[in-house]
Amino acid sequence: MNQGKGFWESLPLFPERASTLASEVDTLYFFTVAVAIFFSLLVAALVLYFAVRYRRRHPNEVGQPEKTITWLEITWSVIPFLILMVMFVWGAKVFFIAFRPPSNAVEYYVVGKQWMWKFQHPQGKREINDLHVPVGQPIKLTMTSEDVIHSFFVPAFRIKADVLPGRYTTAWFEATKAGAYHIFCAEYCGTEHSRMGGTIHVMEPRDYEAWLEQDAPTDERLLSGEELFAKYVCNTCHYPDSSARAPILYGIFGEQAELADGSRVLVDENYLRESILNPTAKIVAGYQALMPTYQGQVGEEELIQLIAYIKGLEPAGGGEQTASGGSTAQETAP
Ligand code: HEC
Ligand SMILES: [Cu+2]
Repeated sequence: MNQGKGFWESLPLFPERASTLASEVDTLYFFTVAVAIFFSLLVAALVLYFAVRYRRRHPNEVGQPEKTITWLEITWSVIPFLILMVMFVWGAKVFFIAFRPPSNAVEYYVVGKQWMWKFQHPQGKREINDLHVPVGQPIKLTMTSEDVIHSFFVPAFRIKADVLPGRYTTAWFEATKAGAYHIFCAEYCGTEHSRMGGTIHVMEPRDYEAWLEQDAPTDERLLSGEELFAKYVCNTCHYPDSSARAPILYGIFGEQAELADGSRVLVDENYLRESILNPTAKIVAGYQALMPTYQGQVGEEELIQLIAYIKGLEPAGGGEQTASGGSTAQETAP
């Protein structure tokens, strides 16, 4: 059973290691534990040794006054300091790896709700409590909650991130071997919290392609971002025309938006979300606060679709602006 596995993997104490992050996290963890064990044993041994060595030998024996030995004081301050700095720098390095998705990561969406996980693939396919992904591909999860705080935890990948209502958080992983890995909700979220779980099915890329092809009878079809853009009449204001009453949304993602109060803000998922749900919070410079709020009308999954659609709108004049640019999109953008 332990064939081909390293010593640590054969220990039943640890979950399987199935992502690129797992060994980074484990090595740091083992180092920290090893340091703690070493010093705990050292202190315990010295306590026993000194207790015997300096015990009171005669009933009338009197203790010595304390002496300060400077070099000893410095030594036992500097050594722990250096060891802790190693842990700090190493920990910061692993933290950066864990929280910065690589630029070639493919984006999947996750919506947590009492008590299930809903997933959406970049190709639009949706699943509940099961997520199929290819092996060897960095995958970025953009996550939100429909109700209370949940936490997305996959022990085999060593990833855990809170999933919050009202905003987006992210996590990423690159699976290193095919298999099925358990998802937990790691934040108490109500009666069925302990059963809020699921499985990530890691597949060979060609199996994943085949899986995507088969049109599994998933749940009710969700309108695409482009269709929602028309359904909620966003396109009546946001279309590339000199007479348009609203800012053009092409190519804004990842750029700085200039606001009426003179400040600038990065256009990311949370900004787009706020623009749709609470448009008066940040008014774009040169425009009136005309946009209605969509709070209560657009669900979390529809929001994700709209945001993904806006992210995909290439800057105008950037060469290929085709039918994918939206129903009212023309080449006439200024
Ligand atoms: C009645 C016209 C109108 C409708 C309908 C409308 N918007 Fe807007 N939208 C505006 C105006 C005006 C602004 C600029 C003022 C502001 O920031 O609120 C704006 C701003 C935005 C911004 C910020 C743009 C930037 O450059 O920073 C986004 C994103 C946005 N709208 C998305 C949408 C989406 C998605 C819909 C449909 C669900 C929609 N809008 C429907 C008028 C509209
Ligand atoms: Cu939960």
